Order: sequence, then C-alpha cells, then structure tokens
Amino acid sequence: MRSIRFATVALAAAALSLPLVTGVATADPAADQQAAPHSNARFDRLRWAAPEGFVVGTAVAGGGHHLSQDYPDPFTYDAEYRKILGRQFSSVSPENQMKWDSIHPEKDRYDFGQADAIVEFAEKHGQVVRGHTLLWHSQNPAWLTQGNFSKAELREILREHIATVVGRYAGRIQQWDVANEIFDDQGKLRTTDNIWIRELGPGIVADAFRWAHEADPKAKLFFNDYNVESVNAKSNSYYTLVQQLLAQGVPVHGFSVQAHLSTRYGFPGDLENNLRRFDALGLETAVTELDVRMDLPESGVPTAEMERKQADYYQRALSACLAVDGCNSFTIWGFTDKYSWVPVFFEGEGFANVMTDDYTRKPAFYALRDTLKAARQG
Ligand code: 9MR
Repeated sequence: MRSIRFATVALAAAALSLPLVTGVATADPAADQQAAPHSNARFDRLRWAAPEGFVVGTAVAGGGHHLSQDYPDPFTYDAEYRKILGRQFSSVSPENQMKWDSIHPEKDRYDFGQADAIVEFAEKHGQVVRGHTLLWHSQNPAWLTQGNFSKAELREILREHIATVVGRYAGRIQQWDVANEIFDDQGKLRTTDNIWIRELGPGIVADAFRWAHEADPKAKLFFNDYNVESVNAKSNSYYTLVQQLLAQGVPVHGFSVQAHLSTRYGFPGDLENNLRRFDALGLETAVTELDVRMDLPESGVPTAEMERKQADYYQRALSACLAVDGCNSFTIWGFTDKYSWVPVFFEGEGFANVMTDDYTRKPAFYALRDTLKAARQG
C-alpha cells in the first residue's frame, strides 16, 4: 500500500510544483552535494531515510510558551535550528502560529506573518504542512472568549475564520487539525470549556469540517487529540462520532493521535490496533505531536537506561504508524529539548525530544532513523 501513500504525496507535490519528497529529489542542493544521493550521509536524515510517501514532521517552535522564555523566536533567529528543520523533516506543523490567538488577534484583524513564513519555508524545502488548529477550547483570544456575541454572530465568526485561514493556504496544507481535543478523558464532549460546542451545540463540529472542506477541497481534515493512543473511553467516543459523521457525508478524512508520552507510564501497546480500527473506517491516521518526557534525576542528566527506554517509546510509536497503511504522517513535537514545552508545563520532567539542548542526537533519534531506513528497505 506504499504506492497509495506515494500517490497522495506525489499529487500534493505536483499541485504545489514541489520537488517530490522521495529519496531522489533534493530540497537542499548545497548540502546534498556533499551527501550524494545514495550515500550514508543522505540517509542519515530522517526525511530521506523514510519510505516513499511517508512524511516525517516536527512542530515549528514559536508563540505559546516560547513567548515567556528568555530566548528570541526560535524559527526566526536560531540559524542552527532552521538548518536542522530544513534538512531532517519532510513535514512541518506550526506549534502555535496558526492558533486563534496568534493568527486572529482582533475581531477584524488577522496576523498571518508567522504562519506565512512557515508555509514559505516549507515550500522552499520541499516539505508539506499540517495546519493546527481551527476549533479548540484553548488559546482563543480574549476578544472571542470574553466578547458578548449572539449565537448567530459566533457561528458567523467561526465560519469566517475557517474560510479565511483555510482559504488563504488552500492547496498548500496537506492536513488540517480541524477539531482539536473536543472530548475530555472520560470521553465526554467538552460542552463547558469548548466555547463553540457550549454556545452552538455539537453540530458545530460537523459544520467546521464542511467549511474547511469548502475552503480547501484538497486538504485532509482531521480530528486530533491526546490520550487517544489506546483503545479507551476517549478514543471510543471518536470512533463513534466519526462513524456518525461519515454516515451523514461530513468531510472527515483523518484521525490523529498526538502521543505526548511519558516513561512514567507504560507504552500504549495497542496503538497500532487503535489506528487500524480508524483505518478500517476509511480514514487516514497520523501521529502528530510525539514526545516522550521523563522524570529527571537530581543531576538533571538521565541515565543510559532512561535514554534507552525513551528511544524504545519513540521507535514503537513510529513502528505502529508504519504498520498501518493509511498512517502516512508522523510528527514529533519539536526536535530539541532547547525549546520543549515539557519543562514549562510539567515540573521536574523534561528531556522529551530526540536532540538535546545543543542539538546532540539522542538514542531516540537513531532509533527513528534506523526504523525508517529498515521500513524503506523492507
Ligand atoms: O507546544 C505548545 C505550547 O507552546 C503552548 O504554550 C501550549 C498551550 O496550550 O500548546 C502547546 O501545544 C499543544 C498543542 O497545540 C495541542 N496538543 C497539546 C500540545 C502541548 O500542550
């Protein structure tokens, strides 16, 4: 079924007049002169080690928690960061730059600067883009959450936002996280903290997919959430909802698991089976935000055993996706600990990414690379 994957990406690339994301085309000519097409150096990079049509992505650091840290915008100012971003990955996801509070800061004003820069970077480097996100309970601007809008006005605000943002990047975004985190961990719809569902009812979710599809008929439209790696109450709720929506002809194309994992808990061993049941409904699946955090020892330096365990989690998450035909997109939530959200949100935890603060590759990086290579050759 790799050929189907390849066809999808080939079509997208053709539509964008991009070099194909394969082992032959190059997006980094200068660097690739040193790394001849089939040399080891070339396949040292995740994007080239991957099977054809399988994209390997990362979040692009900026906005959100970064705004309160003592460094300038990583994507804009960190040359080393940008170099690795372009070389290693074939897909990028704006970490915060397409969220409502970034892209739509006032009711009648959009700010596309950062999002445009990411999409342009991606095109220059032969990368696809995952858009994130359109309907979410979090990172909404105060003008929206504290505004005094009627139901009809709110509905029009959401419709206009989706038409504007999705429309702006039409043909340039491979997958959109249309609805993010709409269920809680008990599998109940977020009817209180999600402003859209609370004010407009659950039917608004289907409308969001319809509006996104109208604005960009080529983009694959996803549900995305955390703690849905396993078969559990929350993923069961998606499984039921997706079937209802598909039966109604709503343009839902994908289900994705964020996969913010921790070595504190066991690896979700039924991930592959869970992806398979959504695949069997005819959906694409994806891993969209993988990181693997750990409790750090006093020294702040993990042991070799902790690093090995982390690498094992990364490898198993990748293998689960590779094993499912319609899982074509595998994204890690940043590649360096330097910019990780984890220590900011979880006290005493960290070391969650595949490279250290100074971009040294961890066993987890090599585990991904070698697993990709093996899948490509197999
Ligand atoms: O990584 C993002 C961080 O910079 C923001 O401060 C945070 C705010 O909620 O959101 C982080 O990204 C989240 C993503 O958008 C949705 N899934 C969970 C991610 C980690 O919190």
